[in-house]
Amino acid sequence: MAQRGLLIVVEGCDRSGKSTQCENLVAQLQQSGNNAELVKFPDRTTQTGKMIDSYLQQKSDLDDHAIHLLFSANRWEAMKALSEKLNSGTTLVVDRYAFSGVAFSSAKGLDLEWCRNPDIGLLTPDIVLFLDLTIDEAEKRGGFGQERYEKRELQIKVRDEFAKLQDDTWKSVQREGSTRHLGCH
Ligand code: FDM
Ligand code: MG
Repeated sequence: MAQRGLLIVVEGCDRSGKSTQCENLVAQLQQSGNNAELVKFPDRTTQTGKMIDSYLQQKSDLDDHAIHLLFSANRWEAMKALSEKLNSGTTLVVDRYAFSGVAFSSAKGLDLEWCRNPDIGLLTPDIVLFLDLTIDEAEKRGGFGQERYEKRELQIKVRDEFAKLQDDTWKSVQREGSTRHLGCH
């Protein structure tokens, strides 16, 4: 039987460079002879993903709890396929996972423990790479986009919520300008 692949999760605020680093990592893994694939959450192509996409683009409105559960469902529906890939030896590099789910919803004011519950039982990552960047620095990278959560005040809160979720499977990668300074977010 093939050796199980690794589940590598990459997290961070918007503009922290997750997508680029995920692509680089997949390319590096492949070049060194590993089977590796990129996975992204939310997966906007599925039924739940389309509802999430419409919500993020502010084309539809949903209760905060309901959208939280949709993000979780969007992960659950992918678990069987992902698990099969891991078992057949493919390493998965995942751009956002349940930690984004908890960080964003709790930043909006939902109870952190309530937010964790729907994701209990998902595949556990082998490592979580947290790309840390101050929100000031993130904004300098061409500003945030037009989607619902791409706003400075919310991003500051999200970064603080992410900090609460770190455990020993996390490796925090300090991006340029990410050291915390007084009076600076
Ligand atoms: N997001 C992402 C959540 O609020 N909950 C989740 O569970 C996930 C996976 O969706 F603002 C938010 C984070 C971000 C938005 O993500 C879309 P991308 O990576 O920017 O497409
Ligand atoms: Mg985004």
